[in-house]
Amino acid sequence: MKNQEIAKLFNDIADLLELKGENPFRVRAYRRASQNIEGFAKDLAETPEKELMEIPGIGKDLAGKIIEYVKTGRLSVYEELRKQMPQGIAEILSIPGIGPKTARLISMKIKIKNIDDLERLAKEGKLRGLPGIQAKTEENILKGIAMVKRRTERQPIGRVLPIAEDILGQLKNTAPVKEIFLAGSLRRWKDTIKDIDILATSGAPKEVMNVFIHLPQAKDVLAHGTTKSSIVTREGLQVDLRVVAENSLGSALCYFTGSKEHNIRLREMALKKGLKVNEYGIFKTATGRKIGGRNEDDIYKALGLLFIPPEIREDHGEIEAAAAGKLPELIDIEDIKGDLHVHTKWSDGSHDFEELVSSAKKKGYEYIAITDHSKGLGIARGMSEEQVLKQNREIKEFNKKLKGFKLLSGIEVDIRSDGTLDYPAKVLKELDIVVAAIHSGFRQGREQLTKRLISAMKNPHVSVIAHPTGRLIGERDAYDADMAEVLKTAVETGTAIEINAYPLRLDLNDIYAKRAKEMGIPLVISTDTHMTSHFGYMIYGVSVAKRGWLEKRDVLNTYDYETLMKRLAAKKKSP
Ligand code: DGT
Ligand code: CA
Repeated sequence: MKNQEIAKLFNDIADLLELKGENPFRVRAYRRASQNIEGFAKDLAETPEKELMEIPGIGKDLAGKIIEYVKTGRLSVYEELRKQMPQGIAEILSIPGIGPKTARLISMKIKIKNIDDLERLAKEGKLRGLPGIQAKTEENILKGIAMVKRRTERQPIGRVLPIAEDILGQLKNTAPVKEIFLAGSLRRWKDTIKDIDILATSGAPKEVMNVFIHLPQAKDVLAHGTTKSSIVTREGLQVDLRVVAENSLGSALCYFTGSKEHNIRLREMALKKGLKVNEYGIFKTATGRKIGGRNEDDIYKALGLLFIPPEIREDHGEIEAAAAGKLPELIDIEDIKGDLHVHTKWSDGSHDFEELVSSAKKKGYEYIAITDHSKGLGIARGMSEEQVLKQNREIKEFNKKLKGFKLLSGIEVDIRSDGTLDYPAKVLKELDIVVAAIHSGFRQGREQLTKRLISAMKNPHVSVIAHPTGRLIGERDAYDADMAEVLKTAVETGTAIEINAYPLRLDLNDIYAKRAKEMGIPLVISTDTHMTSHFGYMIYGVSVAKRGWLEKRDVLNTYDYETLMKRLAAKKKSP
């Protein structure tokens, strides 16, 4: 699928237009189109023009651009814009934290061919002194460059999984495979992925390898053997495919799923029991006799362990729990009854209530919460107090028409830089759910950032803290808040914490989610939907929850509507 490439190009065009000082509406149109393409579930290359124009934000003009790119692999507007710009500027712009203004400034004052040039100059302290650039800016530029370099090493699972599934589908259709599985970090649903590991069984491994290295996704072939080959995709991802013997499939799957740390523990346990585990099976050390390996569970059974779900194979206590028969019963996507963070046209979303409800019903949900932005967030068309109250009344009216489904009235209220909220209590108390979040001032010091989150939680009307650490995978590190203090206050105040399922966020992450559960903090898993296809991101949030050992009862949006409303009301009532 070329969707991601096109989304990125549109976003780059928006950057370049902004750099030129073009009409902000045109800039916004490209950005919005980019966002909506990213969330578009179907392959753009196979979508007819008429259907392209049904994507929010895509008119005839942009649909034409999509078609141009699909047909020719190029986009003339983009190339024109690049020509008009000073050399190196697009590279500078791709660095997180550098906006168009700084990029223009740098590229006009000094000659840079690429990011390495810029890194060298920043390290030598040669940027400071340019208008608007201080030592601190230089430091941020270096941080951004480090992030770009990391970004090429590991990519967010939300980018990688669709590519992996595409390849898996092609192999199933066109290669003589019997069984085929994803392994590695993808099977464990880690938030970032270095490379894709695939295992298969086949009666004709050579033929499988031949199909694999000739896949349309393969840009380069790194290795071509009779049972193992590696390719690199257009997106720069390495994919390893191994064909294994059927009677070793389970042990190979266990070995190549990892994690390495988990495997090491399994091997140590085996050793103590006079057994040997490897990718070919499980054996008695003394006689060399094979006692299992067809199924993954053979390994765990032989070691006296319950079967451990891939998501928690990280040596974070799962082996001890499995030995004691006390593994958590992990939450499942089927347990989710609704989504508690959804945007509409009232702020920066793409749909009205009707469209959102119809889409949520198709997911089998019983409710969603409408949580548009508050006034402080100008760029997201945040709502005034009057607008929120008006929206609240319309939601109540709308609910009268609904059967077996509820809209919760809510808000994603901005936590301002001084820790106060964007609306007073008299507005917030009218709403079913208040989701509070930080959207600016990410570079404030640790003390101030922590204080902002804590004072938001101490507000009796705040139900949930959304995307609590503010990270954007590959683009922005988590802000520097004291999470131990934040989680402690969540317990004290009975505030829920969000696992934001948007693939670039996944925030809280798995580690903090586990800690929050252990502390008894209620969690919610929300998609932050801006268009209906984003509802599909729920699976990524649930996978973080699984990796954090969460069970159904730990997550508020697994409860039915009445129970949920009681839980939300409980905080307001508590002294
Ligand atoms: P990543 O970095 O996102 O690709 O993460 P993984 O876990 O997919 O790591 P990868 O692709 O290097 O290896 C796949 C699995 O193979 C890994 O999870 C466990 C297994 N494995 C790889 N190298 C070793 C090793 O040196 N020792 C053991 N015990 N297992 C290994
Ligand atoms: Ca891997």
